[in-house]
Amino acid sequence: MTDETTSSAQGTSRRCGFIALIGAPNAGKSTLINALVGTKVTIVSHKVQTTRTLLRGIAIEGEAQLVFIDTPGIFAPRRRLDRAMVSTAWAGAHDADIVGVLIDAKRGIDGEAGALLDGLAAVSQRKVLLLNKVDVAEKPALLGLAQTANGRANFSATFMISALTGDGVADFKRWLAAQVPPGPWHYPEDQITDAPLRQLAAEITREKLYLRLHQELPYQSTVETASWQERNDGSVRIEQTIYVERESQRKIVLGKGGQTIKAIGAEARREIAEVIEQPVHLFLFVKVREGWGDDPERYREMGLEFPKEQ
Ligand SMILES: Nc1nc2c(ncn2[C@@H]2O[C@H](COP(=O)(O)OP(=O)(O)OP(=O)(O)O)[C@@H](O)[C@H]2O)c(=O)[nH]1
Ligand SMILES: [Mg+2]
Repeated sequence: MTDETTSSAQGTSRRCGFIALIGAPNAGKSTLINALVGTKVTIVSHKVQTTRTLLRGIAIEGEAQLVFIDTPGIFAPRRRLDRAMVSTAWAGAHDADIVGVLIDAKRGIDGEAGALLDGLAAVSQRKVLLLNKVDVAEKPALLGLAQTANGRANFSATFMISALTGDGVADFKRWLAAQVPPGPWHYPEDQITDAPLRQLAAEITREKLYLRLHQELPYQSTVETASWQERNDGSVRIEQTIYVERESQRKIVLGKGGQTIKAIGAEARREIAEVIEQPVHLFLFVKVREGWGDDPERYREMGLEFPKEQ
């Protein structure tokens, strides 16, 4: 076969589709995207509301390119930032070919998951039920959970998976590859995310903040990459700003004698260097910006629409 026949054969059999993963906060959407892509493209933490905006992770399965859309968790929003995140998540679902609905099988169908299932009535796309965290869920309860969920929304298929151990993930991926529509690939075959590196780098630092800081503080902070300079020796000099709401929060982020920020910086630097495969010099600055949660500019930086009403 010549190259030409190879490419035309591929051209006709190729498939490509957009798959949004939606679910309550902490259901494991980002963990699953990373497992499907095979590399970390989106941040994960044990805290709720880690993901703030839509982010694409791209995987190839046979002749199919699968473009996964990570979304913020869906819950009853209170603050302006919460509302922006939740409406962004639903918008992600409406733009996809297939919607994967994650339910934390250990928690079962509680108020949040129930509200999510009710909300699916307004989503016309094909839906697939993903019962996640089967590694820690009660096995006998899974079947009942699947039945209940299928009774409340119209799912084309149900998968029982563990995004953490990878159990069931390959099956889900193969199924998707057969379901997405025929058509050319949307991205070059080696691309794994649509997020610019500066955004991914800021997200990695935010993940480290989430892992280190407690209670409300992570939700009152945001991270932006302020500068990114490639240097002649092949390394990158990155400056990032961590915005907090109050001086007292700035002190907590800095820690005693700057210990906390130093540890966050060291962890973030290591991981950013791994992702971009270049040595990194990372400089973190903590700034107090009262009411950044009401500042349209911060929303633009995060890739979120600014909700007008208070
Ligand atoms: N045991 C277990 N833990 C999981 C599994 N999937 C995710 N987790 C954990 O659940 C927590 C939340 O995971 P995330 O991937 O950040 O969840 P998310 O749905 O993206 O959360 P938000 O972005 O806040 O909406 C993390 O501590 C994960 O390690 C799983 O299959 N099994
Ligand atoms: Mg997430």
